[in-house]
Amino acid sequence: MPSDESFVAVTCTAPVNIAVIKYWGKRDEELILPLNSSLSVTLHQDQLRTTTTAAISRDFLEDRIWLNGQEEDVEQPRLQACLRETYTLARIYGVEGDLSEVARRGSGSACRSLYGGFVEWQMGQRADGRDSVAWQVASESHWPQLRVLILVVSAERKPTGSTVGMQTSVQTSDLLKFRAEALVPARMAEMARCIQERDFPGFAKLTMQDSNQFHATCLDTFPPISYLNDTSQRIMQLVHRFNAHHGQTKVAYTFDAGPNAVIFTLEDTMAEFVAVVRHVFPPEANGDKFLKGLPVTPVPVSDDLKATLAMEPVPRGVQYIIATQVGPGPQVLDDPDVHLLGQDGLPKPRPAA
Ligand code: 2P0
Repeated sequence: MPSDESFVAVTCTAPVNIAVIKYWGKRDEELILPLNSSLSVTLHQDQLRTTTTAAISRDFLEDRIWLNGQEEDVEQPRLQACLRETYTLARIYGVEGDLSEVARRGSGSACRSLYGGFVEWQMGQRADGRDSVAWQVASESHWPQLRVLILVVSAERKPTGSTVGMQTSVQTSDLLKFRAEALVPARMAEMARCIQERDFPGFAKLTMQDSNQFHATCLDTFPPISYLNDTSQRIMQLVHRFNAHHGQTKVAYTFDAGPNAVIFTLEDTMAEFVAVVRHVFPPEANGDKFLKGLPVTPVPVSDDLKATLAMEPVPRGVQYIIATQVGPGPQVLDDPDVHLLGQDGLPKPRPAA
């Protein structure tokens, strides 16, 4: 058995982020430098989070890594790039330094998960990428009324991965080039203004427009990429009809590289929109598992609203909903019981789900 003194472990949780101005396309594949800046909302870790343990010991013979309990190749280039960056930062700054640069080398959009609230990944100008970093536009307490609903349409793995998909878009889509150069800079400024001023209709409209433009660049890619399915299209229709019924933009959708919808709304509208989703996509008989996360009081859908929606129910079109809100950045967990690795450096047995 290794001695206690030689074993050091740290466990952190990190949040999921959802882009409202999308990143799609790199100008440097190796350094993971984007064609345009992007902006995201950090989701609360009470509902969704990743947990990572790193452990070192004099008794360990080699570097090893496990992802979701499965051992992965520690030599993969992106992982090695992160480890090199971390090593350099640790040598230069100790524990300080801009970690978003390290996260970016693992996966571009991951650098936006280094902060809570509303986060910009500025594209930067330098060839070495030192200015391609994330920073916080507004904290997690800035807009307390904002709510997020994740409508899980399909849990299947996406047919075209983001890394390959965006490479093909960069090579073939004129629209992507035009978007990145001519449109995104003004959109970034407008989105930051909407957030600063808590202008929900402005935030919501631009979020939907940017999601639609991202998916348009996917269709402009050759061969085309389509991430949305029939249920995604119906959700978009539902949101527009819901907003039309209220005569104002009360709900917004955004879609990433897959068919699941992320909905933004305000606290006072969440219950009605959840009821509408239940109406259009009736869940299975055990509908109590349909809504996870934040509690939402059930409310009826008015006949008037049902008439405006004019949508035939599609049973089980949405598998379930996760209700959440804006949240903080990564957290270090102090309790040694939460470490995912034991003193032998191997994953601890995972509790049954
Ligand atoms: C985003 N997505 O801004 C966009 C919108 C998907 C659609 O960032 O190659 O996994 O690791 O840098 O970060 C997904 O791309 O790709 C992504 P890599 P990543 O959230």
